[in-house]
Order: sequence, then structure tokens, then C-alpha cells
Amino acid sequence: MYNFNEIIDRRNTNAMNTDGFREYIFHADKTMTFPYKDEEFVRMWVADMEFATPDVIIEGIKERLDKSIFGYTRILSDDYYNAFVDWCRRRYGWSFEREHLVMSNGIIPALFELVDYICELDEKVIFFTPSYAYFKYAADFHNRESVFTDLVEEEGDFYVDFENLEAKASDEKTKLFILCNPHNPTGRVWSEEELRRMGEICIENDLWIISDEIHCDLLRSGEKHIPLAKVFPDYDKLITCMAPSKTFNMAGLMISNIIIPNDDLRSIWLSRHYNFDNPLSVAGAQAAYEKGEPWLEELTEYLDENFRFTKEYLSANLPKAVFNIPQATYLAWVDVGEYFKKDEDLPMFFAYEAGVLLEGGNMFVQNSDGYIRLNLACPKTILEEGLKRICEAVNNK
Ligand code: LCS
Repeated sequence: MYNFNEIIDRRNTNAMNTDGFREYIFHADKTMTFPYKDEEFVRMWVADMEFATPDVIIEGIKERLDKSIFGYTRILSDDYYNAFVDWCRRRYGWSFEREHLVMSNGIIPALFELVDYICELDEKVIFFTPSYAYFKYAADFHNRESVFTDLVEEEGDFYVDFENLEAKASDEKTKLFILCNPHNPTGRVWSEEELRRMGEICIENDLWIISDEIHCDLLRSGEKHIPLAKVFPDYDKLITCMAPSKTFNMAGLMISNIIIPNDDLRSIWLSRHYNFDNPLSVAGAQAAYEKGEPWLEELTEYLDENFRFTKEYLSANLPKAVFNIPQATYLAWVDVGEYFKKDEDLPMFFAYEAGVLLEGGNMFVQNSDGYIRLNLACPKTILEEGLKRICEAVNNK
């Protein structure tokens, strides 16, 4: 049994989560003050966890440390591929060819590069909104236009507006669809039928697709992840991104898997990307895929319980909030719009009035007014305190 109740002090580790919130959430520097000391905040924002990375991963890194030389490294042996492809076979019934796998320091840097490699200057990128904002930043950075297609909310569940997707995908300047599968921030796991419809629309319109599957291991019990590439094994303009970073709380080790079946795009990648890897990250990721599954199963149960508790607590204490337990991610996407004016800055309100750091509103591009996103990947005692503070602040407004 792992101890997910342990409270780990992350200060003095250069953690974004503890020390980077002024800059990331509030675009401010150290001079920004709050009615709380930094260590008094309940932190429910950036998508990493308050849980220790599993010891099998730390052991794997230690074994590599003992080899004592950390020279230039690239994944040259088959061991890493075998560990990762076995993971994919076991968990999603899907596999891919060894030569299609390239590595990146992160999925975000990969998105930035791929937008540049795939889209001409006048071509557009389309994705669902609300959205993880870096999808838009990847397009913005290369001066490519973003096109949004709003998900539709019905009683706390989220659906694709296929007519809207189809209309926008058929614009001849739309070139690339970035799919978040499962979806951040709503936590939707797309069904096979939904994936098929999305893919067919893209294929009809000759779009490239990046399926960002970074959250695919973080499912509620009983849910199943379907890689888009499993539904469309023959469509080679489809790139799949997966990583151990979210699953095993090792984002700082900066290693992610990018699967590019198209030979031409992959050769562009290999000629322009900085193709070296961190030897400690490779060792950690390989250990994760080989030995991390029992930990992930216990984590899944712990998160299930945190979601159950959150649903119950919000129903009792914030009855006008709209929230259903999501199928995936450790993020709760909660509509608190009934309690606020349309243009209120929700992260600012909760930081000042509740001492809770969270993300929300226009941090998720559009179609997100009135929503807050709570990171539930923390010990239950911290979650209880965070929810208590959130509900009290709203009810005292
Ligand atoms: N893609 C999605 C959909 C994500 O949610 C995140 C992290 C990333 C990519 C980052 O990938 P990396 O570059 O680390 O491999 N999501 C975060 C979030 O929602 N808040 O903080 C990080």
C-alpha cells in the first residue's frame, strides 16, 4: 500500500506549484502580496500531484545514477520502446512501430514544433474549447490562427458540436486539428463513436491531427482509453503524444513520447529537433512503464474517492455549482457561474478570499467563463481544507 495521505514539503525544490504561481496565474512578480503567507495557501492549480513519484521510478533513476557518467544520451536500445509499447498493448490494446517513436522534452514543445512543421503561415489550427491554453499558444507563437469549436455542456456533461466542427474543419485554410484525448479541462473520455466521427471529419477535409493523450492513464475506475490512432490505424497524418509525466508525477523530468507515422514529417522532425534525452529521465520513464502499474492502480482508487468526496461536498455546500465527476484527469471542472458576475476574475477571488490557488475562467481560452478547475491530486486532508475554504468564501460573498 502506498501512502497517498503523506504531506510532502515541496518548498526549496524550485517547484512551479509552490513558487511559480504569481507569475503563471497572476502574471505578477514577487511584489504581489496576499492576505496569506505562501505556505498557507491550499494549492489546487498546476497539473502536477502532491504525491510522491512511485519508488520503483526513483529506484530506476538511482540505478542509472550509479553508472556515474551522464554523457550525451539518445534512446538507442530497444528496451525503452519495449517497455512503452508493452504498456500500450496491455492498457489500450494498441501498438505502434519502433521507428515511428521520437522523443521530446515535453508535449508542449512538441506541439510548438509540429504546428510550425505542419502549417503554412496562412493556415489555421482548430481545437475544442475550453482548452488547455498552450494549444493556442503553440499556434500564436508561430503566427498561425486558432479556430475554436465550443464543447456543449448539458447538465454538467460535455459534448462535441459535430456540425460546428465540420463547418470549421471544411474551411480550406484549416490544416491541423489538435485533440485532447482525454480532454483537459472537462475530463471527457471520448467514446469510440465520437473519435470515429471526429477522425472522419478530419480525413474528409485532409487535416493533420495531433492527438494529445497525456492524461490517458488517469481514468476513473472502469473507464477505458482509446487512442485515436487505434481507431484510424491507416491514417498517417495522425500524431499521438503520450508521456509518463502526468501519470507518475514526473513532469519535471521532461520526457514524452511522440509517435509520428508519416515518414516525411518524421524526417523533418529528426532533422530539426534537438534529439537528445536526459539519461535519468529515460531510466525513470522506463521503470515507470515496466513497474509502475500497481502504484497507478492504487492512485486510481485514491482519486476516485477524492472525486466522490468533492461531488458530495459541493452538492451539500455549494448547491448552485454544476459539477459531475469526470471520466478522466485529476481535475474537477466546476461551473460556479451562478455565484459570480460574468467578468469576475475567479483565480484572484479565490486566492484573496479563500487562500486557494486554482485556475479558471479565461485561462482556458473561451467557453470557460464561470468555471474553476480544481486539482484533486492531493491528500484528502488538504482537499477537505481546500473545499471548505472555497465554499465558505463563495457563501460569504
Ligand atoms: N498537454 C496537455 C493536454 C496538458 O494538460 C499538459 C499539462 C501538457 C500537454 C504538458 O505537457 P508537457 O509539456 O509537460 O509534456 N497540463 C497542465 C495543466 O493543465 N496545468 O499545468 C500543466
